[in-house]
Amino acid sequence: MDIQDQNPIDRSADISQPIDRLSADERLKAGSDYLRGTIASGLLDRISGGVTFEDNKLMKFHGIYQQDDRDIRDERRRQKLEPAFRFMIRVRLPGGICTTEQWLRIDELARAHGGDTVRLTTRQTFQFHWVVKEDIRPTIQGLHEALLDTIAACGDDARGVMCTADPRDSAVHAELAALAKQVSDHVIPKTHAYHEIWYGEERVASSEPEEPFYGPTYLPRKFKIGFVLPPSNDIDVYTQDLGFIAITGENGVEGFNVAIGGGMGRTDNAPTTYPRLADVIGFVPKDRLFAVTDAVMSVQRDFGNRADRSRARFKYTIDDKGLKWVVREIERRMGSSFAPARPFEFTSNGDRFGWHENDNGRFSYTLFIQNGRVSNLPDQSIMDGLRAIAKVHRGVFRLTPNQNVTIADVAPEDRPVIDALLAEHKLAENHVKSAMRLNAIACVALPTCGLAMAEAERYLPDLLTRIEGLLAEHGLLDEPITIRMSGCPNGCSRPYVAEIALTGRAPGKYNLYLGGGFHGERLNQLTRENIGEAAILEILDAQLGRYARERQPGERFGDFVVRTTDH
Ligand code: SRM
Ligand code: SF4
Repeated sequence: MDIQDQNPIDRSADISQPIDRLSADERLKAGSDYLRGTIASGLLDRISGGVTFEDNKLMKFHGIYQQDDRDIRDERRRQKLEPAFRFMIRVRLPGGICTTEQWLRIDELARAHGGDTVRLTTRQTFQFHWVVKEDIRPTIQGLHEALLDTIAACGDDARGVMCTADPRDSAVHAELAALAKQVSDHVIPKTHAYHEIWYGEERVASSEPEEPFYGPTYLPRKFKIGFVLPPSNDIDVYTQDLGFIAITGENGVEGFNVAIGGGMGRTDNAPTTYPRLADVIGFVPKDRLFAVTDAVMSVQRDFGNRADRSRARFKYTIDDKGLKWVVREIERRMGSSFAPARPFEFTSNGDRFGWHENDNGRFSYTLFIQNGRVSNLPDQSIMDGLRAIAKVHRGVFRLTPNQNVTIADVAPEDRPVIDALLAEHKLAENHVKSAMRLNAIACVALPTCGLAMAEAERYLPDLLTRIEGLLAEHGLLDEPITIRMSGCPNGCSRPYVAEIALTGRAPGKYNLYLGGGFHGERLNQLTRENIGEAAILEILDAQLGRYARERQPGERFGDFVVRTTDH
């Protein structure tokens, strides 16, 4: 299944931007000796539970973030103590596919070093929170023994590659997931620094360039790639820097419609920053997958803004240079033109819960995990339950882009034992009151995220309980309306494509956005700024009531809002 490109492109880095015009982050990367910095020696310092400013930045490229417990930040300051530093570790898991052995290892490490919890993310991977400095190495070495790593899970490089999780068309899906893995391996940094720092390997002298593609300054900013298999748009392909929409024929994947320039992040009151949907620029056959990936990424590498980080994402490079210019440059580097995009149709960006039979006669069960938080709750032992399932399950797990998990590739005769464990640990989704809750996403936010301005994961479940009261009144409990909450405008829950979105402004205050497309095809619009719960519920009550009374047959909530709102 390996892609053999007959016409590989020249990938070498051509860093032509003058060093004196580079931002501080660019100079740090350039002087880091390919991401080594002083990370290894800093880990030995026992005076502080944290690391230096520079090492913190470089460790992101290794999938590790320094954070502190924000719930006790003020108290620590009052006591003149340093912040309660902890580390977040993000695993690289292309396509969200995880074997049962890997699940058991993640579970074990979360119990040993991660505060008895692990987080499923919106890009289909695991995050450990609460890891203390001396436990970072044991955690990473424990992952290594299970053939997992954290390389490039963060940083100015190509991040975790996503792939549609729902394997209804099993053969095509398997092919696509394998391609996502190949692309992930192709685009990750090649520096040996990770092996030296975390596995204790010796530095090997070589005359070969250490980063043949990235060069010493990597990319100007993070870069996100995803594969999607219509009709599901679960990965929200229009929010990726580079999205591949699979076009299939009798023999499986024929090629891809290529989408470029998506991104969610914005800063309030800074109109130069904005969410942007990706443009579909044409079709490439499957054997050009690496060529188009290299060409697109190298355009961003060579022309992305390295002086102003707030304008460094690929979406801004496209808007600054012009889409036509960027497409021509990609084609020039690829050595071929795009064919016209082929027809495709998306129907949803959510998950299909419960049991489903795949076309190969095997089954998968998608399990609702509220906001991706795997832990043991008083009324639901999610962590214990999934560990018990991992011990008997003979297929794999698939982390979904909606923070849920699919128990995939189950033989028909294995269903009863999984059903029994789902029931024993109260995991089945039939306890969930509304389709809106099943279609909800919240980012992590407080207490770990250093950028959070308001709660998200810890608040959305309660807010939803109150919204469910409104849904019940209006007869909409079964309506799969998408709702997403982020603790700040960065948009880690991909809020700007949701039918209802809330982004944090201050404790208890949110911007409310309405009217996103049901399958992620349209950005929503800012409806009210900086409002608290009472105002949010009042506006939603009015909108949901009108929707229940006045909608047209089959009309989605987001479409209704757009149709009935004066512009
Ligand atoms: Fe994110 C930064 C969590 C998906 C846009 N994101 C962060 C950090 C690392 C905060 C920081 O920089 O200090 C958050 C860590 C919080 C914590 O305590 O764990 C964080 N992002 C997450 C996760 C865990 C949210 C979740 O609840 O699942 C997701 C991890 C994904 C993964 O597995 O790799 C996550 N982040 C996203 C997405 C969604 C996506 O990629 O599909 C986006 C919007 C898409 C995009 O990139 O445009 C996203 N995160 C951001 C941004 C804004 C980027 C921008 O262009 O402006 C930041 C801030 C930044 O980079 O400066 C950010
Ligand atoms: Fe943190 Fe903001 Fe991302 Fe939420 S959206 S995890 S608050 S950076």
